[in-house]
Amino acid sequence: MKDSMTLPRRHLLAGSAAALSALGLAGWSGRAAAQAAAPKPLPAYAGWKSSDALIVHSSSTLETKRSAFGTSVITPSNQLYVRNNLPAPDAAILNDRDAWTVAFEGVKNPRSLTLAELKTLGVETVATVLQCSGNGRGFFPSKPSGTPWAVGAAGCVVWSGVPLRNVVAALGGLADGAVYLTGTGGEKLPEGVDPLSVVVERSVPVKATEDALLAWEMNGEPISLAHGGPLRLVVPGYQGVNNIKYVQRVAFTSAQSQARIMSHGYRMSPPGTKAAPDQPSVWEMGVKSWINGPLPEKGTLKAGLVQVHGVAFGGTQAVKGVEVSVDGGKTWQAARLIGPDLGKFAWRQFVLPVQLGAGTHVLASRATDMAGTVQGEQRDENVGGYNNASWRDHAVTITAA
Ligand SMILES: Nc1nc2c(c(=O)[nH]1)N[C@H]1C(S)=C(S)[C@@H](COP(=O)(O)O)O[C@H]1N2
Ligand SMILES: [Mo]
Repeated sequence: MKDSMTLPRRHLLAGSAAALSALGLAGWSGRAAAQAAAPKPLPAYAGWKSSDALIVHSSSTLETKRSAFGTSVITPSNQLYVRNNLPAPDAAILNDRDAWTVAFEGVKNPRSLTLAELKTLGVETVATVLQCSGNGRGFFPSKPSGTPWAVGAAGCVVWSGVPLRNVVAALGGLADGAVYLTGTGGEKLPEGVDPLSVVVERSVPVKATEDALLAWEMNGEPISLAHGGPLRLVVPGYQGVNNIKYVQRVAFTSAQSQARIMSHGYRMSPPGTKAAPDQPSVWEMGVKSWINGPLPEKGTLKAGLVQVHGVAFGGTQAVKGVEVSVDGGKTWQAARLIGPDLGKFAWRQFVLPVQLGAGTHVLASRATDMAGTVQGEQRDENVGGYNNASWRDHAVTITAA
């Protein structure tokens, strides 16, 4: 961060300066502290979001505060994180949603279909965890470059749209040699650069087509520009980046996309190596959970009965159970899954009532999926800081009195 103390006085907001002097914090050090702490404003395309619930890392990276996650399963749209690799398209693309056109390739009868035409081919609804593969990067001691997300680059939302398999069937089925499902984002690309270096285009194994949706609704409303309207490729159980916003092309391909975001971005590069296409890509999500309450940011807790709660999901697997520890992982107790089960791609809320005495407590949670895979204690070290599901990294230390 730039040294804010070198900023000339006129760059200080009059309001914050007044607030500071009211607090007796006038003077250079006070101003510098206030500048560091002053939350950045929401970017215009996400101006309708709840600024109280979000951490604005940058105009293209908004994170849900851990304390903002509720216990009623669905993440409200105005609290959901945002991650854009390119500037969001002009809002004019939402003026005539039904006219949005998608090119389908790698099917027997390749052609373009409008959203209006897609809407005639079927409707399904699915709840999924949308999570950036960099969620939890902020806990890597190696400080990987990229946004230092804690837990809030994730949410659980409901999508409505046409099953991709219906569209494939309507276009005569897959062409021979389809190994990957490749989706391309509809952003306008900057001039003068190699399109492959910037385009958001991702390939996932073609088997993901079974569950994939071309969605036009999120949480009961037409999808906003921030979240990929008018149409988004939703790949349930797969990391966020594979869920292509403003999708304009869906191709069944024999090879993975040559786009940089596929070939070198989002690779699980072992420590000390450079990203390369032969390293695993971030595709399916793994089993993961974390506690959303009580949290230290809410201050000292009243000793006594406490409801420890959080979220758990298994990527492409349902959650079988969650255990909670109040002694930093020495002993574990089974938590209770609460709320409606919205299917295997959604997260489950869990709760464990515990008696906490005065003192400091380290609370952790550990989920197990239906295949019996238990959330690990350690993160999987990698250069980009992806796929952090370490229960130890996600533990919270709270004080009761
Ligand atoms: N077209 C397009 N799709 C995209 C992206 C993007 O920049 N452009 N970002 C991806 C990444 S990295 C993530 S984590 C999710 C974020 O989805 P959200 O902003 O709706 O939360 O969208 C994915 N799909
Ligand atoms: Mo992401």
